[in-house]
Amino acid sequence: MSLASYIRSRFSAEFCLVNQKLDNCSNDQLVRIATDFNADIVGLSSMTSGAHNLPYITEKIRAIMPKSLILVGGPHVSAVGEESLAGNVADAAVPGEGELAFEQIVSHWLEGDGFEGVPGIFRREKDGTIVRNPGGFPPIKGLDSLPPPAYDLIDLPAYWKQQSMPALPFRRYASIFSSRGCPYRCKYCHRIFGRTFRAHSAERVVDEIEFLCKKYGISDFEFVDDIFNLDKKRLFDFCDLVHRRNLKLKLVFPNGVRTDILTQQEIDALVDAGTYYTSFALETGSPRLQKLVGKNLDIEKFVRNVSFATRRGVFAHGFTMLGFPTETEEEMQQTIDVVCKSTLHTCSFFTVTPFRGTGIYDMAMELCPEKLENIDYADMEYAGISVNVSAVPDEVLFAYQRKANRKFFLNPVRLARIARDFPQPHRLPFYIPIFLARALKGLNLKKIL
Ligand code: B12
Ligand code: SF4
Repeated sequence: MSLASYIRSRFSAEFCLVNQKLDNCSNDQLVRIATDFNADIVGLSSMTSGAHNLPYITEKIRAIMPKSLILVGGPHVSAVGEESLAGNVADAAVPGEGELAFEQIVSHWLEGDGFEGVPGIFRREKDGTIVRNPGGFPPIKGLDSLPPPAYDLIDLPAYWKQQSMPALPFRRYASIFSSRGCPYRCKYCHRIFGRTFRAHSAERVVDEIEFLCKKYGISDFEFVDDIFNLDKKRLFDFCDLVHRRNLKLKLVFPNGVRTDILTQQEIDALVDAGTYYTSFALETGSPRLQKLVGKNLDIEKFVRNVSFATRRGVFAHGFTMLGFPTETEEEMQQTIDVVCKSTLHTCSFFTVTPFRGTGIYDMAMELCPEKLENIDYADMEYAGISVNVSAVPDEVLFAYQRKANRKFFLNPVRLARIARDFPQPHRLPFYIPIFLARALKGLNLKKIL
């Protein structure tokens, strides 16, 4: 949607946007849509979890429309670089932020030129060799110069039938991506938009929200920024504007906020602006691992701020990972202890998954390369991958995950708080069994820890 609106602001172009996941659209259906549209340019956006589809899709499109230009972009290209062109027949791949590169590619294509002059992209030479062009585009500084995402290209209500995040109920909502880039250095993360934080102004964000409120009659918005709360002035400006424009919003931060830099005033402002659900990412309760993996979270502040938020009625979901390289049983226990003593309502205990192009992958490569050989990222969903790169055997890691669920969820006080604070009480009969199943799964331990 961002790319389409930007290109439409520069050229006369018609777009057809397909979300395979939303529409449960097979690769053959996708190819049919592209060929029925008679696309001059087919742009495929892919995460690593979808990259296994690229060879089939690109070959089919090439066979039916030999003249069309096929581009690949998105997180997978940023993660694996030139390899994103290996094994498929796309013409070029764009890593990182895509607007400026896409614009230049379209320009060269309209002129009938090659793409040698487009900085930083991957392309094929005539003999098929894959090369990376030198240089790269600077991060777009003034994000407000970008036009709003092309909402006309999607059927927003279709998203309301899907759950956006596991612990969030179905609802009529829209997602907002209001900033790009993050200065932190967590080794398990890709930082698709680089280290320089850039953000839309508070006015621009509220304008987009107001537009969506009017167009779709909704008031529920989720922010999927990497780090919405880095710019404190923008946070307060945003909350002030929500009040001044008299918007009655319901706000959610399912991706989380950087919890240890929050203040009580910021939490109050966010709650007063309508925040009712937030994820808080601890990842690990071990101070040693916090340093090792570059997150460097202040764990005490984490617990304190979760408590501030829940006292203000926010439903709090925790993110943790077990199985970091070199992680021991004691450190897994530290994570369990921190979340159990916190006032989080729900919590996910994921297995660390080393993604290509991240520091964690390099660490695991040094420690246990054999375990990385057969990771299958295809169609992965949340906890759908099980690889153990920690210092403990598989059965111990997975037993700690069960123990974590059991200890966390099998707590009458927590279950009562879930029942009291769950955002959509009428849907609780559907969710309580899920939380209980997690807790009871923990009871099936063969080995009592
Ligand atoms: C929202 C989000 C989700 C949502 C929605 C995902 C979706 N399918 O749309 C949910 C919660 C479902 C989700 C789930 C997962 N996610 Co997620 N998610 C994000 C998040 C936070 C924002 C994505 C977004 O909307 N960005 C805004 C738009 C504007 O950016 P963009 O799509 O990247 O597009 C820009 C460029 O990439 C480029 N571009 C993109 N496509 C194309 C195509 C062409 C042709 C061109 C030229 C350019 C181009 O130009 C665009 C504009 O600059 C990103 C982190 C991030 N900062 O991006 C992680 C991220 C994409 N997720 C990630 C992961 C790992 C996952 C999961 C696999 C987690 C898991 N273990 O299950 C699942 C996979 C689910 C699935 N199968 O789809 C990783 C991907 C890493 C990778 N190597 O693929 C990311 C990058 C997080 C990270 N920091 O590491 N995710
Ligand atoms: S704070 Fe979030 S976006 Fe920033 S580096 Fe860490 S995981 Fe990535």
